[in-house]
Amino acid sequence: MWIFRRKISEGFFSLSDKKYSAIWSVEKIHLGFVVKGYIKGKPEKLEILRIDAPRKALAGGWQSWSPFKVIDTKNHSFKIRDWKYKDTPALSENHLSDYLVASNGIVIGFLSSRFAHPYFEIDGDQIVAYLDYFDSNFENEIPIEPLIVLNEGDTPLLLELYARMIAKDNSVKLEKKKPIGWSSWYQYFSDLEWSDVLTNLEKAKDFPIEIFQIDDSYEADIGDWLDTRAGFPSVSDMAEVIKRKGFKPGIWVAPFSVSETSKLFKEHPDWVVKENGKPKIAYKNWGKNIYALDLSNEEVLNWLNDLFSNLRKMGYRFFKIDFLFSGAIPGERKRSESPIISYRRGMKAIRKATKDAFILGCGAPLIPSTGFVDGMRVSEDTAPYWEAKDEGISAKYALRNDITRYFFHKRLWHNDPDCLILRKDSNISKEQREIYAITSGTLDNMIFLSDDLRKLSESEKDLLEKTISLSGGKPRVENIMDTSMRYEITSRGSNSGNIHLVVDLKESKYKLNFDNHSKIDRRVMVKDNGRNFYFYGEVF
Ligand code: FH2
Repeated sequence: MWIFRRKISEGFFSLSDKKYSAIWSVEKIHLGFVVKGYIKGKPEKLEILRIDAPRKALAGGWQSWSPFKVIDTKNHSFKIRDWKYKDTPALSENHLSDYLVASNGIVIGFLSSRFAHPYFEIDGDQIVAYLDYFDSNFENEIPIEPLIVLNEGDTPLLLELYARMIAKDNSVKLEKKKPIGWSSWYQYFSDLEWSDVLTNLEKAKDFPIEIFQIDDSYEADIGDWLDTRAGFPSVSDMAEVIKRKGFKPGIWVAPFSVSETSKLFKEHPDWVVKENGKPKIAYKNWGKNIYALDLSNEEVLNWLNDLFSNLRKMGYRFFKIDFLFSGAIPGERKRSESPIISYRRGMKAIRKATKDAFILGCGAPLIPSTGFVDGMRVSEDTAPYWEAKDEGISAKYALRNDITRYFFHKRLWHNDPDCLILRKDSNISKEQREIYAITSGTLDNMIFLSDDLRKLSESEKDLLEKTISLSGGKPRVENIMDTSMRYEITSRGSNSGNIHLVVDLKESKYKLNFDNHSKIDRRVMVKDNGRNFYFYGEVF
C-alpha cells in the first residue's frame, strides 16, 4: 500500500511540487488508519492512495442513481451512459468508484467532499484513490478530504463505521423523523392532471400518510417553478388545497436545472455553467437540452433562496429536490472554483431557506450533500415492472442499490428506497411487490406510496402496515459482498423485534423470520498486536 506514492508508514510527511504543496499524516485509528492533511496551490488530480486490487470490489458511482454493486476488478471498464455525468464527474474508462471501495474485510473511503471530488481508478493490478480539484487554485491551505482504510473486521461492520465517520466529519445532525407519504410520480408520471391530485387527496385519509407530494409535471418548464402548466392551479393554491385536506404539502423541484426553453434561461442566459463560453448541456430530458445553474454566482444563490423561501411560505414542508448532480458538473463558472464547492453553496442556500422542512435529495452527489439533506434517494428510479435488460430502470435494480447502500441509512440521512408500487395492475407480481415493501421496511427506509389510491384494497393496506411494523430497527446486510443477489438482511430491535430476512432478487423469493430470543451474539474478532478483541451486540 502506498500513500502519496510512498510505502505506507505512520507519521507526518510533506511535499512541494511546482504546482502545489501538501502536508499529511498517516495515523492508526480503531480498526484501521486515517490519512489527513492540508494542501495549497493547484493540485488538479492528486493521487492519495494505491493498493493491490482485490478481485471483487463493492464499487459505484457518485450520485443517488448510480449503481453500487460488486464488480470484478479484472474485467472492469467504466461505461459512460446516456447522460455523460450521470455516474461520475471523473470521466475515464479506468474509473472504478466514487467516494469508497470495499472488499472482504476492507473499506477504503473518503470522509468528505468539500473541495475536491474523491474517486478511485483501476491502474493495472492496482486501485488508486484520487482527489480531483479540477482547476481550483487555493492561495491558502485547505484541508485534504480525509481518507480512511478500515481493514480489521467484517465488511458490513466496517461500512457502518465508515458511514458513522462521514457523519461525524460533516457534523450531520439527524433531527427529523422520517415521514410517510404519497407521491404522484410512479402512477401518473408526466401525465399527471390536477383532477388526479384531487382524487387521491380524497382517498389519502384512509392511509397513514403525512406528506402529500406532487411530483414532476405541474411546472410550466424546468426552471420556472412558480408557474404551473395549463390545468393546474397556482403553486400556492396547490399547497392550500393539500393543507386543507389535513396533509403536509410536498413538492418536486429540480432546482439546479434550467431548460433551454424556460423563462429563467431567457431572462438570465448568464446564470448557467458554460463550456467555451457557451451554455453547457448538463443532460437532456423532457425532450429538451438542460443546462446547469452556476451556483458560484451570488445572484443565482439569491434566486434559490427566494424560490425556496417562497415555497416554504406557501406551506410546503417536504421538498424532493432532484437532478442535483447537474449543479456539480465540471465547466466554466463565474468564480473559478471546483464544481463541488459551488454545489455545496447551492445546497447550503436551499437548506437555509427551507428551515425546518424535510429535504429529500435525489439524483444527488452523495458525500457533498451530507449535512444538507434529511433523506436521500440511494437508487435509480423504481418502475411498475420488475426487470429490465442491462440492469436498466426497474424495481429489481432499484432495490439492489437500496440493499447495498443500507449503511448510509440513519447515519448520513434517511435512505429513500423510492416509492412502493402496491397496486395489482402493475407488471410486478404479488411476491415482487412484497419483496420491495418488506425489504424497505426491514431496512428501516423511508416509505412513500405511489399508486392511484383507489386501486388499493385491504390486502395492499395490510402489506403497508406490515412494512411499517418491520421498520424501526438497526438493519445490516450480512453478506453484502454476495454476487448472486441473494441477500441476508437482519434488523435488530425493529417494531417487530429482531428480523432475519433473505431476499433473492434473481428468483424473486423471500423468507422472513423473527428471532425474538434476544441473545447477545458475538460480532467481530479482531487481532491487534497479538491480542484478541471480542465485540458483543451493538458495536458502533
Ligand atoms: O421524480 C421522478 C423520479 O423519482 C426521479 F428520480 C427522477 C425524475 C422524476 C421526475 O422527472 O428520475
